[in-house]
Amino acid sequence: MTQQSCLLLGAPVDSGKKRRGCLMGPDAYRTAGLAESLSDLGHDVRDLGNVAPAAFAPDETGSLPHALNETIAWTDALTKAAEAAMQTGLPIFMGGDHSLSAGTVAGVANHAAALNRPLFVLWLDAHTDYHTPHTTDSGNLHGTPVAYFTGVEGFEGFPPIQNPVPQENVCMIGLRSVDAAEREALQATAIRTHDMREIDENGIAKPLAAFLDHVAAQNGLLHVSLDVDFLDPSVAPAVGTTVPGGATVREAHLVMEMLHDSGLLTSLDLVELNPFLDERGRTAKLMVDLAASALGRRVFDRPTRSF
Ligand code: B3U
Ligand code: MN
Ligand code: MN
Repeated sequence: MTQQSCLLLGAPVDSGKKRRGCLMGPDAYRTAGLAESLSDLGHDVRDLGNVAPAAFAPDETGSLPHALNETIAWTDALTKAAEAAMQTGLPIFMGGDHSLSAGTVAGVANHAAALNRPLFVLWLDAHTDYHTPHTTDSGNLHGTPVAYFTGVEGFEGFPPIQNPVPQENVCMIGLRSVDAAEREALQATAIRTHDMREIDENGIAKPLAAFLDHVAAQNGLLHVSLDVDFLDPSVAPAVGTTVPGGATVREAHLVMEMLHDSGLLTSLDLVELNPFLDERGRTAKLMVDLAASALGRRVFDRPTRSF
């Protein structure tokens, strides 16, 4: 197995929604043994500690969108941290709520552009997170990062996106909670969307294999953003927005194993873990196990095969 230089970056972002607790995510991953699990696989692992937001003017309580200034400050800091980390290894961003991906993907996209290679994003989530600060009903900015990094207008005050990810380079799997404004906006895009019905009918391997083949054919970089609520809440309760009918443990591991076999993964977000809602660390441990599968943990070696 190819040894990777894995960089762990804590992103204790808690501003993307009102319910608090995701700021404890990075330490939960540390406690659950993320670094050890990856070094046991033979990787070189460095924990770079936590990123801190840029300075920001305090947000007024009750203002909408919720905690806008703070989220902008995180986007700024994480864009820079992600771009820098990409130069030295495979960054794993330990969130933090999903608003952090506005910054991580923007930073990774800057790195890809410098290499003159296309960036692809695999979005594993119950939600599409395709609102803008103007269309969100909840005012929760964790519902907006995909619109930000694909260059949709409406993010005044945010760092201008330098290298928007082309719509056709984004693939979403696990969808089962999409707001009307998002559905309408998404239907006009080339974003690949795979809902749970499709997965029930055809299995999870098919759409993923098709996307991975496409990434490989384009010699792309691949950023994966794994939201805890991609998983079914019965196996991953530690998330503020549970949606029944999510991916099983087996489906999620298969996704991660296929990612590893593809050799394409270049950066990873672990987001929305709220340790305050966990049951004896089981969600944190499952997320660590999934990260390990993405980085090569397997039961048996098997010859590579196509799906
Ligand atoms: N689309 C809804 C719900 C939501 C999005 N992301 C999460 N929840 N985690 C919203 O609030 O924008
Ligand atoms: Mn999300
Ligand atoms: Mn979600």
